[in-house]
Formats: sequence, C-alpha cells, structure tokens
Amino acid sequence: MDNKRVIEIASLFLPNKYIISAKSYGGGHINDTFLIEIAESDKKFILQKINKNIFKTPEHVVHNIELYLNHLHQKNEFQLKTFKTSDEKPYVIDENGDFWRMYNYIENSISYFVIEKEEHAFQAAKAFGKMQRLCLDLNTNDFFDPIPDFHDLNKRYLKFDKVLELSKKERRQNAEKEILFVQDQRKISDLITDLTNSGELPIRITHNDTKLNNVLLNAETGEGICVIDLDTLMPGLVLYDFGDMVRTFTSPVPEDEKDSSKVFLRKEVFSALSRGYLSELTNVLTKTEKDQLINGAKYMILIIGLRFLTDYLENDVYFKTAYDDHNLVRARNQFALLADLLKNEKELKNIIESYF
Ligand code: ADP
Ligand code: GN1
Ligand code: MG
Repeated sequence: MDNKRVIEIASLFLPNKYIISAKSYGGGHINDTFLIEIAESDKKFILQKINKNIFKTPEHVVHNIELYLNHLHQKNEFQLKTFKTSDEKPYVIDENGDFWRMYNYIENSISYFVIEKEEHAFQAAKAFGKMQRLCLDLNTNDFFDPIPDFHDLNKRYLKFDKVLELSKKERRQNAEKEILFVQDQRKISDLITDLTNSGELPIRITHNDTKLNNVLLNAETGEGICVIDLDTLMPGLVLYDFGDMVRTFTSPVPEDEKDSSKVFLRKEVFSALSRGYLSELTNVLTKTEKDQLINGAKYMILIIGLRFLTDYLENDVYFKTAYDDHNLVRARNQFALLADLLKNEKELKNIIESYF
C-alpha cells in the first residue's frame, strides 16, 4: 500500500494534525503496523491495518478491544488507548474493506524478541499476570471469539492432516522429521481437552498471544508497562497465556534461528517468568490450573509449532515469511524446545510449585 494512502488514513484519526511520516514498524507476523509522526509535537502513534484474511470479523476484534480498554481505564490503567475518527468510531474501513485502528505510541518503551536478562522475563510475565488479574471481573459472555477454535489443538491436527494430504511432495520431504514429530505428540492435547470439557479448567478472558514482543517494558528501567497486541483477547485458558510465554521467553535464540541445535529451555528464565506471572495471581488460579501450567506450556509450544508446519505445507498462506523455508525453520525450533521441555519436565514442575 502506498505511503500517501497510509498518511490519509492516519489523518482520519488525527484531523487537526500535520502528519510528517508513516513508517512500517515492529516485527509482528500478522497485521501491518505503521509508526506515525506529526509536526505539532513529539507524540507518536501506531496505526494498524487488521489482517482480514486472518480476522474474518474485524468488528469483533474492535469490540473486544474497546471493552477491554474501557475496563482498564475504569481501573485507572491509561497506558494504552485507541483513537476515534470524527464520527466517533475507533476504526476506519477503507475502499478495500480493510479495517484500520490507531493507538497512542508508548514512549520510552521496548519490546524484545529474546530475553537477555532474567529480570526482563520476570517483568514481562508480571505484566501478563497483571493483565489477567485486571480481567477477572470481565464477563466472558460479553466477548466475541475473533478467531474461532484458535487454540483447539485437536482441530489444528485435523487441519494439519488435510493439508498434509494435499501438500507438495518437495515440502513434505523437507519436513519429514517434523511431520513424524507432530504425529508422535498427538496425545499432548488429551488432558487439557478433558479438563476443559468437564469444566474443571475455568474459562477466563485471556490474551492468547502472550509472545515476548507483545509486551512493552520501560526502555530504561526494564519494568513492565503494558500488554499490547490485543486482537486475540477472548475467552480462553490461563494455560494458553502461561504456555506461550514459556514458548517465547525461554529459548536463547529467536523464533526463527536457522540452527535449531541452539534452541533449549533456559531454566532460570522459566523460573523468573513463573515467579513474575504467579506474583500477580496469588489466590486467583485454581489448583487444577496450577497443576496444569506445565501441560499448558507443552500444549502451546506444540500447537504453534504445528501451525507453522501446517503453514509451510500449505505454501505459507498465514504467517508473514521472508524466505522459502521460514515457517519450517520456525516449526523446527518449536519442536526442539518442546523436546527439551519433555526431558526436564519434572524439574520444571518443581520450579513452578516453589512459587505457589
Ligand atoms: P502484530 O499483530 O502484527 O504482531 P502488534 O500489535 O504486536 O502487531 O505490533 C507490532 C509491534 O509494534 C509490537 O511488537 C511492538 O514492538 C510495536 N507496537 C505495537 N503497538 C505499540 C504501541 N502502542 N506503542 C509502542 N510500540 C508498539
Ligand atoms: C502471531 O501477531 P503476532 O506476531 O504477535 C500469531 C500467534 C502466534 C505467533 C507466532 C493472530 O502472533 O498466534 O503464536 O504469530 N497471531 C495470530 O510467533 O495468529
Ligand atoms: Mg504482535
């Protein structure tokens, strides 16, 4: 999309400002994000085009986010806000039917791709834990599911089976090892599925995409500022949020490191993130939730790996990719991390329990 058009859209949220630049920003896999600068002040803005191939009902995404942010504002949490157009709508629909929205840019903040300090793992996880705490008095019935069955591992496997059948021989051969790995791990979903179906795991409003670069830390002090990327906020399990933090915080290399032998689960980072998350949720999580946290980590590492692998076999229709094997590389790293978790499961469980 040409830059002039992006500026025109930005100006609908900022009618009296002179926009001097709109630059592509951030490293998300889904939306198109732009950093907007204006002439009048140093204040900056984040303009995003919601990916409509992925979010089929962007109006539901907008509804959920408005509900959540209004709720936070009532609790005096004003870090993040959305902007409205002159007709009081928190979005713009362009000539292609694409939804755009604008947030304030959070100054002096940083988001990481890899944890470099244990303190950052503690702070980032604490921010996600705080978000969970702030959501406790929201009613799950007020929220839509912007992506139905988003974390349904059984349905993800059914999709994988179908895609595998139709996939190109070359890609199937390249991914031979990874295909065998996921076929071996199907059972990981059983316990969480049973406990969800029997009502033993409570459904709460959860973030569902708690990857490390979806939380902003203070660039100087490292303290958590707030959680961002709210598109998948919806009813879910805390296990999903805990699990995706383990997936994205604990490896010493980025999600798309080309040498998967460098991937392993750093126990001290795992410990710091568990401590940070649980510090906000004392007396909140049920015994079953606490007991299942480690299974949540297995479940999330597997499901995201499976989604990367499925996307590879489907010729990269979902995640943004920069080269041919990008999704396969990502999948391989998830499976290396999961294999390491499985080797150390008992010790990791003990670490979590030490924080109850
Ligand atoms: P995606 O859904 O594509 O992952 P995100 O909403 O996560 O998009 O935004 C992409 C990146 O832009 C984030 O990882 C973060 O670095 C940056 N970002 C997003 N919103 C803000 C904000 N309000 N203030 C500062 N940085 C932001
Ligand atoms: C996507 O939007 P982003 O980059 O924060 C994806 C997550 C995956 C993640 C893998 C809506 O997250 O589910 O876990 O990539 N978001 C969506 O890095 O599919
Ligand atoms: Mg993101």
